[in-house]
Amino acid sequence: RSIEHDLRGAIANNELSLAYQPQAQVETGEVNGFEVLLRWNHPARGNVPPALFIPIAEESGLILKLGEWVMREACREAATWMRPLTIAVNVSALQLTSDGFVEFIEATLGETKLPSHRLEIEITETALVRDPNRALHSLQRLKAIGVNIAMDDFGTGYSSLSNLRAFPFDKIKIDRSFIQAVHANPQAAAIVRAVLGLGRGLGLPVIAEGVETAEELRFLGLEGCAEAQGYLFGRPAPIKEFVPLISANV
Ligand code: G
Ligand code: G
Ligand code: MN
Ligand code: NA
Repeated sequence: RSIEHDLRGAIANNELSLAYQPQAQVETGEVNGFEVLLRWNHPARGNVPPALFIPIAEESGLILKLGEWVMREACREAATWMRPLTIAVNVSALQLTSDGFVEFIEATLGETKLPSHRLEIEITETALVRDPNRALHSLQRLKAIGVNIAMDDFGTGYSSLSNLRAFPFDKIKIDRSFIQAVHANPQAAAIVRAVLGLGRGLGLPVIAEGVETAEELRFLGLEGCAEAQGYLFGRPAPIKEFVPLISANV
């Protein structure tokens, strides 16, 4: 049986779940939100990595159904939290440019009663090149209803700088490949500094991905990076592992 065939039945068979990864303030370590990452527990293969099944879902169009499932589950979950933390959901090119995507987001926020400013969507640059006009139109409408828009994996795509100007981003996520090389590689450190300067100049907050060590965090603090995400603060895990963070009075 093919991955695509099995993925088709994964929602109905209850094989999908969401992992949540904390996003924290660099200065204080305080958690202000989570990124949501899809997990697939296949009955025979076990955990299938998203790097394997997401591209298959995108090529087959299944990402539309999977993406709707992720968005609904994430908004429903976040709406139950005592603390008004944000949730960042990855959105593929096909979703962003599909008919009715903005209406779907509006309906989901309405049904779950999640305030729009608590939802952030993460878009990679490859999502923009597919159909830039449609992507821009969707992003402008989402921004108008108060949804935040983050550029994901910044630095790994192409024509990043013109995209920052042409599309209404609210945040830049520096790709983890730069963060993880920051101490071994002066070029990576220079690139991280430059992206932080770019963020300051454009008035866009920057979040560093893949922060694993206290040294990396210290570097980011010294360079003025406000927010970080990575194993240092927590691995992607079921929300039950983060109950103290989502409850009041922590
Ligand atoms: O932990 P990690 O292996 O979860 O994720 C690998 C990649 O899969 C991430 O870089 C992310 O872009 C992608 N991914 C994870 N969950 C989702 C999702 O719900 N939707 C989309 N489009 N991509 C996802
Ligand atoms: O959407 P995006 O490409 O940003 O997905 C985040 C990916 O990065 C997920 O696969 C997640 O499991 C992974 N990740 C998150 N934090 C770390 C980290 O500190 N180190 C490493 N190696 N991977 C991480
Ligand atoms: Mn992401
Ligand atoms: Na991504």
